[in-house]
Amino acid sequence: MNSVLSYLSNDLFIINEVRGRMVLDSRGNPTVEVEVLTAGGGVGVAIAPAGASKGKWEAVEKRDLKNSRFRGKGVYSAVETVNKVIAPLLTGMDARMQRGIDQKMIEADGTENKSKFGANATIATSLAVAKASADTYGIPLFMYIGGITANILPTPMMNIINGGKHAGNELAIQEFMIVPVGADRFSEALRIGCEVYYVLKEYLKKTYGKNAINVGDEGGFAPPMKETKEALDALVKAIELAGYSENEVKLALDCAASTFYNEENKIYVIDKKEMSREKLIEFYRELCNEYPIISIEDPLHEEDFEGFRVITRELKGILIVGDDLFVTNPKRFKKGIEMNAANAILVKPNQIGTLTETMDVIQMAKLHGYKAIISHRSGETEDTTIADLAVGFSTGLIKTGAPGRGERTAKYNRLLRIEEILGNSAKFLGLRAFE
Ligand code: 2PG
Ligand code: MG
Repeated sequence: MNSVLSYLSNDLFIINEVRGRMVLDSRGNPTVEVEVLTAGGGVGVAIAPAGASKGKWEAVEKRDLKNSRFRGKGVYSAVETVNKVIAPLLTGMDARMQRGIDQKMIEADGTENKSKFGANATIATSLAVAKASADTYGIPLFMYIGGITANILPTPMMNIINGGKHAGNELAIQEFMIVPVGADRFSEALRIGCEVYYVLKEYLKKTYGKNAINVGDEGGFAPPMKETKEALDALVKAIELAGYSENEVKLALDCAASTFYNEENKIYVIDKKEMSREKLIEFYRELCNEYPIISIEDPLHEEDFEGFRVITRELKGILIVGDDLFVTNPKRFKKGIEMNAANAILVKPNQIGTLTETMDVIQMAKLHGYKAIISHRSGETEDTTIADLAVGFSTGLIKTGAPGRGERTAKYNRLLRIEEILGNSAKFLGLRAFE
C-alpha cells in the first residue's frame, strides 16, 4: 500500500455478504443479529439491544406483533428485511463508506422513525458494517473509529440498585448508580465498583433478608424498598463498608420520570407522594445536598424541555442527562441545545438506528459543551460494540449496568481488554469526565 489512491481503489473492503438472523437478548426476547463479510475476509457481527423504558420518540423496533410465535415478540420480518432488502442494497458497496451506507438505508426506509425497516434491523447492520471494515484493516473497532486519539477509557456509571420498570419492587426511580471516580485506571475503577457491589449484597441480605439480593434486568439488586432515600442510604452504607469515601465513589440516578408521571393531572407520583414539577425539582435538590450525587438522568418527563432547562439552571454542578428526552435524535437534541435543556445526552445507538446518526449526535454534544454518555439497553446481549464506541469517540463516560449478569460484564471485560491493548497510553479521567 504505497499511495492513498491505491488504497482507495483496492476491493478488499467490498461488502460481499450481509446476513441477518434471529438471536435472543437477556430477557429471552428475540432480537436481530447481522453479519457482514467483506471481500478481504473481514467479518463484522452486531446485535441490536432492546429497551424496556423506551422513549416515546425512539426509532421503531420492528416486531411481528400479529404473529403468535414468541407471543408477538418475534423479529422475523426485521430479519427478512435485512436478508431480502438491505443485503441487496449494500452488497458491492465499500464498507469504509459508513455515511453513504447508512444514508442508503435511511433513504430506502424513507420514514422519520425507521418504521419500515425497523431500527433493530438498521442498527445491527450499520454496526456490523463498521466492524467488518475495521476487521478488514485488521484493527480493533475503537481504533478504527478514533485512530490514535482513542485512548480514554470511560468512567463507568454502574447501576447496582434497580427499580422502576427494570425490577419488581416499589422504587419509582429506575436506576441507582455508583460512579467509582477515585482511580487512575479503568480497571481500578471497575475493581472499586465490584467491591461496593459485593458489600451491598451482604448489606442487603443482612438488612432485608435473602430475597433482597435477587437482581433486576441490569444486574443491580432489586430489594423490597419503597423509598428513594432508602436506596441511596444503602449505597452510601455499602461504599463506606467497602472502605471508600464519598470522594472516591459518587452516585448517579436515572429517574426515567415519564414512568411515574401522570399526564392527565400533570403530577409525578414518587415515594407515595404527589409532586408538581417544582416540588420534584426541590426534592432532587434535597437529594443532591444530602448525597454525593453527580448526575441525574431524565429527572422530568420526556416532553418537558422547559422543565429540563429549569432544572439544569437550578442544580448547578450536576449532570442533567437527557435520555427519553433526546432519544439520541439530532432534531430533538438540537431543540434541547437551543433551549439549554440538560447538559448531557445519553447515547443509545438503537434509539436512532445508524452509527452515522449516533456519531453526529456525539459530535453535536462536543460542539455545544454537552457530555455524551454511551449507554446499553436493559435488554442486552453478548455484543460489546458500545465499549468500543465509548473509547473510539472519547466520550469519557459509559453506562452499562452492574458488574453482574454476563451481558453487562461482557462490556466491562471488553473495556479491560481495550485497556490492555492501549497499555501505557490508556487514560482514565475519573471525575474529570464529568467536568
Ligand atoms: C435507560 C435504559 C438503560 P431501557 O433508561 O437509560 O439503562 O433502560 O433500555 O429500558 O430504556
Ligand atoms: Mg434512561
